[in-house]
Amino acid sequence: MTTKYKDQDPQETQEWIESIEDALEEHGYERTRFLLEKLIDYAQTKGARLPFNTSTPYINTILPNQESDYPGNRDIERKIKSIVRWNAMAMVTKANKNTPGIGGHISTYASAATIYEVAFNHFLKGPSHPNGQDLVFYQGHASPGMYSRAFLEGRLSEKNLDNFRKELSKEGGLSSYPHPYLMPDFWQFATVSMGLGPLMAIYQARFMRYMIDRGFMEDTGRKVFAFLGDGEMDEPESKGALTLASRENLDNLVFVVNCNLQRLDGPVRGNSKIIQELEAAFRGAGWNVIKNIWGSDWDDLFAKDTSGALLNRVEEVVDGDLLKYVVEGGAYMREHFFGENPDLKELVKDLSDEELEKMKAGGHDPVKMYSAYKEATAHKGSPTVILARTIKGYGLGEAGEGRNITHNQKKLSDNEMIYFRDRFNIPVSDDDATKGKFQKFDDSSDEYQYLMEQRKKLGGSIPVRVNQPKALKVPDVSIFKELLDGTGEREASTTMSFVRLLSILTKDKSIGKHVVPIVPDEARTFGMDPLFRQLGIYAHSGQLYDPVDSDQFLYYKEEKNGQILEEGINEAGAISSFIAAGMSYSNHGIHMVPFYIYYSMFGFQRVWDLIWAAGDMRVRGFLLGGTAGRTTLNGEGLQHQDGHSHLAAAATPNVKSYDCAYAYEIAIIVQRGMVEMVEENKDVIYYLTVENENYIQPSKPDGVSDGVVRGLYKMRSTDQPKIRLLGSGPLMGEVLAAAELLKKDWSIEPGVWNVTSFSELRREAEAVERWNLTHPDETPRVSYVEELLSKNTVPTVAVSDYIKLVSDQIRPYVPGPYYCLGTDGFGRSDTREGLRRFFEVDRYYVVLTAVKALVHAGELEAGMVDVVLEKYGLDPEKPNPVTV
Ligand SMILES: Cc1ncc(C[n+]2csc(CCOP(=O)(O)OP(=O)(O)O)c2C)c(N)n1
Ligand SMILES: [Mg+2]
Repeated sequence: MTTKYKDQDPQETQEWIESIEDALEEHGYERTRFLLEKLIDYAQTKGARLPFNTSTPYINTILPNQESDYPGNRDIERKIKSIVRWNAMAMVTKANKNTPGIGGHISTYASAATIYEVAFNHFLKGPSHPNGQDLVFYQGHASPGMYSRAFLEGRLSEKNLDNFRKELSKEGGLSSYPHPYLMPDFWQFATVSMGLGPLMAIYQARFMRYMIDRGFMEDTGRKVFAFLGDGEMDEPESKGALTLASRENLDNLVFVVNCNLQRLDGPVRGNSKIIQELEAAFRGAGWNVIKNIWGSDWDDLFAKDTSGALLNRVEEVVDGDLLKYVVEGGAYMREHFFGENPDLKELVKDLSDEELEKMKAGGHDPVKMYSAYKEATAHKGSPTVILARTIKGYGLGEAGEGRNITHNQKKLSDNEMIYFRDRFNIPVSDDDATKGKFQKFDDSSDEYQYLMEQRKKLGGSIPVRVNQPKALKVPDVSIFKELLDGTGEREASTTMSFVRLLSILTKDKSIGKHVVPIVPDEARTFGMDPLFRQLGIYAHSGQLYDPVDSDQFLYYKEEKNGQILEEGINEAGAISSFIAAGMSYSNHGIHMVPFYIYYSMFGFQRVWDLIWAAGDMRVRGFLLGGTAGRTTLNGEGLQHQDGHSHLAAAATPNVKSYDCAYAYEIAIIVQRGMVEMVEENKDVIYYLTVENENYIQPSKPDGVSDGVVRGLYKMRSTDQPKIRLLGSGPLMGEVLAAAELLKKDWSIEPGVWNVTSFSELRREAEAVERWNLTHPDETPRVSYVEELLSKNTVPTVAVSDYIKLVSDQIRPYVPGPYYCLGTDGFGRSDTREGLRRFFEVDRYYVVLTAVKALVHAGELEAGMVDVVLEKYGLDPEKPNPVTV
């Protein structure tokens, strides 16, 4: 940025500049930088208040004389790149001609082709590289380019390309965007929910460090690359963790932002400059920033710009204008960009309009991109971002190059196909061009040989997802004996029980070290602070201070090989750590078992999109919604009391969710989950809610383990029950008390059941129902819930500390009338007792509902409901908790 102050003594200014020139010539950049910083420091100590300058001039960070030599064959690489471009465009065009509206993107990859090709040919390490593979986040909308390249490598067939966005095709379709769930051998990371990629990439890089610091792997220089959009950087998640990356000195992390200055609707920053804004944000956050704005054609102009007119002009021009020059062409650019200043006009007088138009942006210049990557990958001490300027829809011409409509351009007309063919010299006839015929190099061609050789040197083709974790043994459930035996006379909460489980598990010889406890500044809330000392809190730099509680046994212990990830007040970051740990079996070939415990209200509700992405990425691990239950967490009020996370969990296909009533349930479920994840290699996430209500934890009854895992088991039976009660989680206590009242006050003895998971029951029952639908001639199968409850078709009353829809999930499969009680409405602070009355889930409402159900069933007289209301002092006119 040039200074806004007026030059009062140009001669003196010139003398200073000459001194700097001398320093540069004689001592180089390092020394010059040192001198300048020294001068600034000195001036500041003498009271000069210098504004913090966040951005540097609007030129390339790497000057021509600092560039690296290009090691590749530019001619061959260009030919390969052109064919990758063609196939990517043709794939989307054909898909939309054959199936109008199927969608896809042409312009994103068109702008990013050089960025990717240079990286593929020279930097990104594949799985068989001796140093191990890099982790690469591809920009979601650039997926056609990745498929196109894989096609040239022979990894995908023409049929596959024909079936882009037709995943149900028997011939093998290709997913719209990077979805490991749908293409588990290909994609590693789900990136298309914008903003999650950059956030998750930071935590992947951090987790790599964690694995190295804890001795699981060597530091071999593996890196995390994230290819991102400039529009995407507007997502708060994109920038939210930048300071963590620099604080942790993550020089294993490289962001590459494709700055085509456009997003979906139009310019990212028409009135200013997105590259400068991003530079400021990243520099301010402590990143190494490499701007690559201008291609080599501009080098000459900058070299000739002795008056500084070009420097001034690039400073003042805004992105909206830069886009206009792309669309309007050379003559317009001469008049409007160079035309206003005689020095500038002079500068370009020998260039034709066509030559002006062809002057490249930095991101389209392989030499510039190579140098940027070279510096980025060699940089030490901080993460690097490459800000590469490109043109969206590059090469599309009138079909969308730089146009505001470009993002949604899904197909080219015949003429536009021919223009594109000519623009990139694709060796294809007019007829084949208009048909979008895919192009491939012969196996014997130089291009094919080169393409394969470059990848071979770098460790094989990518994108690729590897799934070969080293085997690991899960302990028998008996290691949790303490939880299975119950607490005797002592009261404890399920949250405390879980912490005990974690403490026991982390001591296990086989799996203990693989456990990754994660907390977002909430360990003390859950009583996990004793683990600080036992396991240590991970800190790459160790503990550089004497903690205030160092004289205590359970002090706040940070250490380089600490096991706990204490993420601070940062649920989005903590779940990103969960994701990184839960993908370790694939990314690092080592099973890690994350246990992420957080306030349940700040889980699904706040970061469900990340959990959804975790499901897509086949993450394995345990989510613990702590102090859950709308009435069980009583004092915290409306924004803390969770009564609905189980519904979100139920809607996430590979999440199994459980509401635990007793310690032994936690032990059984966690052990079963670990077996599924680690021994059976299943891609599942377990979600357990645990609560802070203290009560006696009973010992495990015989024969319940299977029921606990499947979602339902019997607590109490009677010979001929007239009514059945289903309790769940912390409200099991109310249900048991209601059973007592029914017996004592009304001589009704109910059957009592415990539901650990309504959603697991529902899923199994749905699967059975679905099978029966298409197998009418075979003996119908019976779902687990029907099998258990069908002995009596008496009315059933279910109650949980969640909204009624949670228990309602099994309605179609419960024999007989089914009544659900739940905590619909906003939470609020009060006593547990008060809240349970307010939400109508306490023992008295259970009794009331049971009596009402029996009246309906003709088992009791109609007047009984009034009698119950009166006996327990229940107000018939009590307002509805949903609307109060
Ligand atoms: C969270 C989220 N919001 C919105 C979208 C829809 N969307 C897809 S691409 C896009 C524009 C992308 O612009 P940019 O990041 O600059 O990428 P480019 O295609 O320009 O490289 C939008 C808004 C999305 N995918 N994710
Ligand atoms: Mg963009």
